[in-house]
Amino acid sequence: MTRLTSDDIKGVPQDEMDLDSRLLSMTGKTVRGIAFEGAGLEDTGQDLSRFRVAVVPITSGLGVIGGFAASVDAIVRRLGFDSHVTAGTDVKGFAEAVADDVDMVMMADDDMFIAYNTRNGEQTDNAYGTAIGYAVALRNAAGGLEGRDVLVIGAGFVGGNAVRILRDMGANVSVTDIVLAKAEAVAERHGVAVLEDVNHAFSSFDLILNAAPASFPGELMREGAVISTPGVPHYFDEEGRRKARAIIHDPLEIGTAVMAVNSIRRLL
Ligand code: 2YC
Repeated sequence: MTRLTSDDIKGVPQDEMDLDSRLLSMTGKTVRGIAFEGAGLEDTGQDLSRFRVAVVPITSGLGVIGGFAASVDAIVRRLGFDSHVTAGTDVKGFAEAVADDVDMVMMADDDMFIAYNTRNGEQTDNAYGTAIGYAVALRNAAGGLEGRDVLVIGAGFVGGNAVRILRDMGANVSVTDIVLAKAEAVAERHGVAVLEDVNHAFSSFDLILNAAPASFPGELMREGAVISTPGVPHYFDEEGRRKARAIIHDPLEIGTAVMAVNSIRRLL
């Protein structure tokens, strides 16, 4: 799984990329709108401030990422949740959250990032949240995906979830990965096509969900392509940015927002 750097997320707490206005222009939805749609809910302006969230910094493995807990906290506050970062880290922080009787705990180590609902024990992980958030964003930007050819690049945790989700949305999904065996395994599991040549695949589709830490030269991009691309690091050259109808990206927010809303959907 790709590990964020503090540089990747330095603009998140203050929303420096102004994600909502960019998403509105490309998809017609805000982060909150995509998160509710990803959670299978109608956004009727529900007040989320009655839900208390604790974000617990985790020091295991490669340790905390500067700004990660503050970014997650800011993201869920922007959705309307009553959120805070615990004073303690790890088990101490988790124990603090439980003693504080919060509704949801959000925490990430080097392998998983989860939202845990303390009321019903449900958990939503970031791979799922990111996959469905970026699939929903692609569907809105494309004006529907029924019967449409969609390419998923990357057969990892996010890509594998995205293949299943896009197939269930009625898309005609193909999957590719630089490790062919990974793409074949995902294609086999979800009954979709596998494409061996990643670059050729990229140049053959108008609708792409890029779940790989990969960038592609603009010369390979189809004119008017819609690229829904959670992958980090993120880069498209000037030609790619000009040819694309939309390039949907953020380093953390959409996946985190879906996790939080999905985690409390049964309490709404
Ligand atoms: O600051 C902390 O609590 C760290 N333990 C957080 C480590 C997150 C590692 N995962 C990632 O960087 C990415 C995120 C988008 C979530 C999943 N992978």
